[in-house]
This record gives sequence, C-alpha cells and structure tokens, in this order.
Amino acid sequence: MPSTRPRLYAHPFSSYCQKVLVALYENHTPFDYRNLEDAQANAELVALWPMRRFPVLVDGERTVLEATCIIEYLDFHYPGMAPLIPDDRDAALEVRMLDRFFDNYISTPQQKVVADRMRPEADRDPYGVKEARAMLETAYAWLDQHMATREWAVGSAFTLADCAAAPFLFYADWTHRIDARFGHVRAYRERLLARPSFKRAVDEARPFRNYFPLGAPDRD
Ligand SMILES: N[C@@H](CCC(=O)N[C@@H](CS)C(=O)NCC(=O)O)C(=O)O
Repeated sequence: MPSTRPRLYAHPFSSYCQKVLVALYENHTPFDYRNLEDAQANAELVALWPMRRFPVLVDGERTVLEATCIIEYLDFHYPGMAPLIPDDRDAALEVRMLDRFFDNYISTPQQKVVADRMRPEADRDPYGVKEARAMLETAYAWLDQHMATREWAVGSAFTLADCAAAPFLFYADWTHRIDARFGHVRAYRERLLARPSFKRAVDEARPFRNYFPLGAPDRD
C-alpha cells in the first residue's frame, strides 16, 4: 500500500531542513524521512527540484518547496496541538515578518560566509564576507532589543519564526560569534537549544559536524 504520510527530503545537518524538522517534531507529525545521505534519495530530489535545494516535501501529488512554505503546508494540512502560525491574521503577519528576518538577515549572511570558505581560494570574495559579517552584527543588535521583552520571537507562543530562529542562530553563532553584549540573543539561543524539538534535531545532526566548513566548535 502506498504511504499516506508526507515525505521529507532533507539532510540532518542542513539548517533549512532543521527548520522544518523542528515544526514536525513540535507536533509529533508522522512523516517519511528521505535522508539525503542516501544516494537514491538524492536522485529523487534532483528529479523533483532542479535547483537541488532542500528541504522538499512531497505529499501525494503535491510537491512543496521552501522551508517556510512547507511549515505553512504542514500547519494547514496536518495541524497538531501546537499551531505554528496563529489564526489571527495580524498575529500571523508578525510571525511571518520575523520568519523573513531570520531567513534574510541571519541565515543569508551566515550562508554567505560559509559558502565563501568552500570556494577555491582565488574565487573568494572578502568584501562580500565583510558585508555579510556586518549584516550579522546589525541583525544581532536589532534582535537583542527585540528579544529583551519576549520569550519566543513573537511573544509567549512558539511559532514558525522560532522554527527558523533555532537553526539559524545555532549556526550563525558558530560562524560569527554572538557577542556577550547581545545577552538577550544569547539567552534566546539557549532557550531554543533546550527546546526538545530542536534538541532532537541538533542531536540527529551531531554525527555530521565534520561537514561544517569553518570547523565546528567544541560546544552545543
Ligand atoms: N530558500 C530555501 C533555502 C534552502 C537551502 O539553502 N538549503 C541548503 C541546505 S541548508 C541547500 O539546499 N544547499 C545545497 C545547495 O546549495 O546546493 C528554503 O527556504 O528552503
């Protein structure tokens, strides 16, 4: 009998995949994990999405791209006890805005620094890396003020925005240390690390820490 569970193409060490895994683990949503360590899963991904970016979710005839859209899809089609996007449209707007913040101003510059290190030396872009590090500093400063009055990204409920924040702040700190003067950001990162859904994602990714191009620090 064909599986009726959604199928997730993902790698445990990938930040965008962890973003979706946190959402799945928050709601204990059953799914089939097509781990991209596996060559066959990789071939299937390439056939599904020529961009070869992951995660990708397949549910019956439907293919859903982009981590945020996958979480929106799961929230709508497989709702659990913990809604990750509020029903109230105005509150949902705030959640989506913070989700964009974490994608665009934490993850994008973090990935830029890492991707640069993976290039041949002659093709590196020191100016671009400097800009990316400056963007991370600005983002940390903004987030520090934002988190001064909040437990989670938009208040007291854990949402889509926290699913994004967890892996992106995790790796951002490895890439460009969150300075002690950003105490609220550091405390938020610690709360995220203690959250069982993210703790599980981090533990599953542990065997792959040698994949981190800048060298994984001996912590977390
Ligand atoms: N905009 C995509 C970004 C996904 C993404 O960048 N995934 C990385 C892994 S964290 C990837 O696919 N890397 C492989 C590559 O760049 O070829 C999303 O939100 O899902």
